[in-house]
Amino acid sequence: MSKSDLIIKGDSLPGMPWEDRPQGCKEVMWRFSKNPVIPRNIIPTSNSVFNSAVVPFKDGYAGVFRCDDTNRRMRLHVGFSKDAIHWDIKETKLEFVCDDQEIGNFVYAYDPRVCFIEDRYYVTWCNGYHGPTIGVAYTFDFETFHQLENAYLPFNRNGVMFPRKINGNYAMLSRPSDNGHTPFGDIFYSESPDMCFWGKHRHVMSPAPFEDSAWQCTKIGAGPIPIETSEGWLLIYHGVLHSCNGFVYSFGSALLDLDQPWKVKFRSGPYLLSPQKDYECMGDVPNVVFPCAALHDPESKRIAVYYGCADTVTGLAFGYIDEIIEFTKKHSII
Ligand code: BMA
Repeated sequence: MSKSDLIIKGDSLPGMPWEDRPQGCKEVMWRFSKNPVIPRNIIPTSNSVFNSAVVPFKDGYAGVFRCDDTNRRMRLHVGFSKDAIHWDIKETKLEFVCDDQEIGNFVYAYDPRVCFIEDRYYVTWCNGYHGPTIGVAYTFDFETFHQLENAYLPFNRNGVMFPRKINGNYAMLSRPSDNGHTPFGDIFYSESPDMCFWGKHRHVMSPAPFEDSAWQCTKIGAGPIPIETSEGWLLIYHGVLHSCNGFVYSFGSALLDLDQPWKVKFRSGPYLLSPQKDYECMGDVPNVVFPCAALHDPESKRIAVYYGCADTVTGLAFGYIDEIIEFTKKHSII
């Protein structure tokens, strides 16, 4: 493939956040010079704001943010922004509307993803229901959020939808887990005809062998909404290494088959980003970079990834989609 043959799907977004690659930088992705883009105390009651999801909305951006409060309870908050850098986050937590109190009974909520499909924004998050599972809701306006059935049985985390139906069904990646700080984890794929019943479960990928790619040898989980390209679905995912000091979270990239996304075509051996800056290595949980959202512009091939840093603040990293695809293919461990 020559670079110019690459097709990237999505609406154009020329005004998305961007900074050119710093001089002398040889890395595929680089950090925003003003990181962290969202401080931990952006609202009076927040202990930390991280692992959050942003999308283009009207003439600006909207987001669902993980704001752990000063009781250290995990909560979601809605925010709006003109430039996707300066955020106005509501001080009151997001309240879901749900007809069924069994499902609507709020316990905790964290690690949201937001995906626009057809006419609405779907939110998936780690929802407390006898342990973590994947909560699902939709909104048209980021004011009212209609909560649907949980997608899976507990325990599950990292529910990430595809931005269009596949094989006529809604499609989601997820990561079955346990009720604690799961020391294992593979990514699976599921389909649903109606956003209520999820099935056709397929295995996508396991942690990598330690000898091949140690940053992702303990567990892995999908990050932002996959981006459709002519080379396959570009998936940015986190991977975990269990060191003598605990878990270390980095992120890398894979290309999934367009029609059968459980088939992995390429998977990066080296990471795209690992915890190296002070704000990624110091905080409530040291040594964590955890991506949950990305903005991209198909014409310029630019991507901006939002990632949680040390479970405390939110960072932004930039790259070019064609370069990330080339990197994924060139350094693939498959
Ligand atoms: C995972 C989730 C994430 C968190 C990560 C590191 O299990 O809880 O929200 O960023 O651990 O603590």
